Formats: sequence, C-alpha cells, structure tokens
Amino acid sequence: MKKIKYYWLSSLCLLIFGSSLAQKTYCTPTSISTEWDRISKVEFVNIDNPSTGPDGYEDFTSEFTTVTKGATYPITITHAFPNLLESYAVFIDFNQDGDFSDQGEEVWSRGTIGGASVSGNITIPTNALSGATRMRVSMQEISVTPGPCSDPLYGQVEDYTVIIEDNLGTDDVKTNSTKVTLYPNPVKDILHISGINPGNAEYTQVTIIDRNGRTIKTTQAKVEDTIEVNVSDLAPSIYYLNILGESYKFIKVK
Ligand SMILES: [Ca+2]
Ligand SMILES: [Ca+2]
Repeated sequence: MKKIKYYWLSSLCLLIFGSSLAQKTYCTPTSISTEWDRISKVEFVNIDNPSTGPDGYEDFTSEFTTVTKGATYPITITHAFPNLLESYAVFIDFNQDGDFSDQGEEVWSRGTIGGASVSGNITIPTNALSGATRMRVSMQEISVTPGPCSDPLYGQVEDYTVIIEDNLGTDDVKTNSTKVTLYPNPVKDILHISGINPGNAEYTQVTIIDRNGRTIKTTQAKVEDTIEVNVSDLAPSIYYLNILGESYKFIKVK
C-alpha cells in the first residue's frame, strides 16, 4: 500500500466551529442539597453515566448518544439513596431553541417513587430538529415532578447531549458501493479512507460536514490507496465525509 499523503488547503481554512449547543444559554437549576438526593446513574441508549458528585447541577453534555426520529428508547435513572421517595422528569430541547418549555419537550416524568432506579420510555418526535441537542434529567424529593428550570430543594439535575438523526433512506447516505471504507469508525484521531476510485483525478476534495450541514473542514487530498484525515480536533459527534461526490458517515469520539 502506498504511502498515504494528503494536503490541507491551508491551516487557516481548518475552521472548527463550536457546537451549536454552546451558542444557547439554558437555565441552570441549583439544588440546595444533594446530601440524600443524587442521581447516581443515567442510562439512555449509548449513555451510561454513573456520577457521585455533590453539585446540584451536573453538566454531562460531553456524554452523548445518537437517536432516530420516530423511535422509542428506554431510559433508566438510578438514585443514590433508594430508601427515599423521589420525583423525576426528563426534557429534550427538540426545537433547539435553548429551552425545554416547548410542547412535547417534557419527554417523560414519574412522581413520587422509591427504589434504586426508575425506567421509562422516550419517543423522539418525527418533527424534531436534526443534530445535537440537549437532554435534561431532573430529580427532586417532593411529590411534584420537577420543571425544566425549577430549583430542587433536595435533588439533582444532569444535562446530556442527544444527536437526533433522520430515519435515513438508502439514498440519503451512500454506502460502500464502491468499497470505500472509513476506519476506524468510531474514530478518535486519524480517519483512514480506503477504496477510493479516483478515475483520472490526482487530487480530490475532502469535506467534513456536521449534523447541521455546516462545513467543518475542507482539504485537498492526493488520491492514493488510502487517505488519512486528522479529525482529532473535532468535537465528539456524528459527521459526514464527502469525497468524489459521495457521503460517508463517521462518528468522532474523544
Ligand atoms: Ca449525579
Ligand atoms: Ca425548546
């Protein structure tokens, strides 16, 4: 296999845009005490996040999972002190406007229940916006289920990220019809693209696009057996790599 070589158009062109989540300011609930009322674990699709911190609000938005519009997924929330009765609510900002107060954004709730953990189901609406959005998990030790911005007297609030995808048809993303392979996938640092059929092209453009359709990187790559693209500077998420008129999905992990 030939030596792999690629050329960036310009380092200045390697614009890395922050997540759209960073542009929104969500309310941040504060809890007076989590001494006996902490969320100790959240499990939702690929999120499996134990936590022991004492803060009333915990930002776990670096933890993410992918979900598909129209699909239903179980969620399980574990409580650090199962002898206490707690109330729970989960919110997702489906229209990505920086709040959890729009219709349908309270996706699940359960009032006054004991035990080590509670479970429910969350359905992703078909009209949700695609891309990264925030999910909030709230718990408080009163009979009323928490609101998205309410400050639990005793309780805890944790935020996560869900990446909402369309239920893609076969034409939406090209598969490896030309035996193009991206590996490893998920990728941490260097993404390899193999199986490129260049035709007469010596160089080709490689573009990385995020879930919101924004171009994150553009480079000229020399067409050889395998092309390497450094994606170590991308935020963890799902991206599309466009090359020679086709699009391939990859997942960046930290
Ligand atoms: Ca916690
Ligand atoms: Ca909203």
